[in-house]
Amino acid sequence: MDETRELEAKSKELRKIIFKAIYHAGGGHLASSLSIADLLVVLYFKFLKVDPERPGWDSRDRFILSKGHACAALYAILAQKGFFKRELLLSMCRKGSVLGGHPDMLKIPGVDASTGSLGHGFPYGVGIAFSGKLNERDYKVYSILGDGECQEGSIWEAAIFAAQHGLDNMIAIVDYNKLQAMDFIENIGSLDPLSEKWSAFGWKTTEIDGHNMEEIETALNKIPFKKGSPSLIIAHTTKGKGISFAENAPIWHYRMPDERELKVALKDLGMTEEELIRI
Ligand SMILES: Cc1ncc(C[n+]2csc(CCOP(=O)(O)OP(=O)(O)O)c2C)c(N)n1
Repeated sequence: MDETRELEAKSKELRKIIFKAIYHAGGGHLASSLSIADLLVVLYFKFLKVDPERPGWDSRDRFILSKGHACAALYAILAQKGFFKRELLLSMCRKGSVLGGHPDMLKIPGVDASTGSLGHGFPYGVGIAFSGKLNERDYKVYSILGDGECQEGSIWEAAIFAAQHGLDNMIAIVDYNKLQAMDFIENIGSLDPLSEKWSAFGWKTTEIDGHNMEEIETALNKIPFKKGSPSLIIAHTTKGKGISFAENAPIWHYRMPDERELKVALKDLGMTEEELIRI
């Protein structure tokens, strides 16, 4: 199998794991998580300098899921990478579990920031990148932001700061699925032209198909896009990617499949009912 096919196979598996975790939790942001699955696979299996045996390793690259509500995807990739046992995913959102509805950096190995309040993870990441520069460290900080999240003012304050301080160790990826919680972005607070906005704030930008492994990899290989500047990738994605009825549908921001939908979802994901109850 060539490398791209291998990554695609990992994505297919990751989508199954995400679905299982949310199914067993009885709730979660399924569509938001499926949107970033391909980005996470390329990041974690090709780029992030991390060590599951040493989650707190000081020289690791940092990854911050600024759109923290999509944590099922983060938990799933951390389990897939070996930061903790897959069985733990079955406890997501259950009483006493470390895996809550939003990620907790104090409890979960591999989580670099407690996020969920939109507009906070990315600025926190910029702070870590700044610290890296001040202390002459060579780690990078990667952060995935939601497009709806980009309506938060704190995102733009941090964007100004990162450019001002030449943080070329900071990489932001906007999951541009064109949807936010209740509706399409363009009906609430349009971001276009998004690339020009970030460029005007001093970032070097590129746009890719966020479900195309080769495009994701090519973009990440060029980081930093310019020495002395922070880099931004606008990843055009589909919210709910992989489950036909959940794709690009506002109602699927926070919803669980009913019995009929469950059958379709399993078929779309290529999973049997027996597989669903095992992890
Ligand atoms: C500060 C803040 N306000 C509101 C929310 C509730 N909320 C959770 S997800 C979400 C929509 C986010 O949209 P987007 O960033 O586009 O994420 P996606 O559509 O990809 O899930 C909102 C408003 C929140 N988590 N934090």
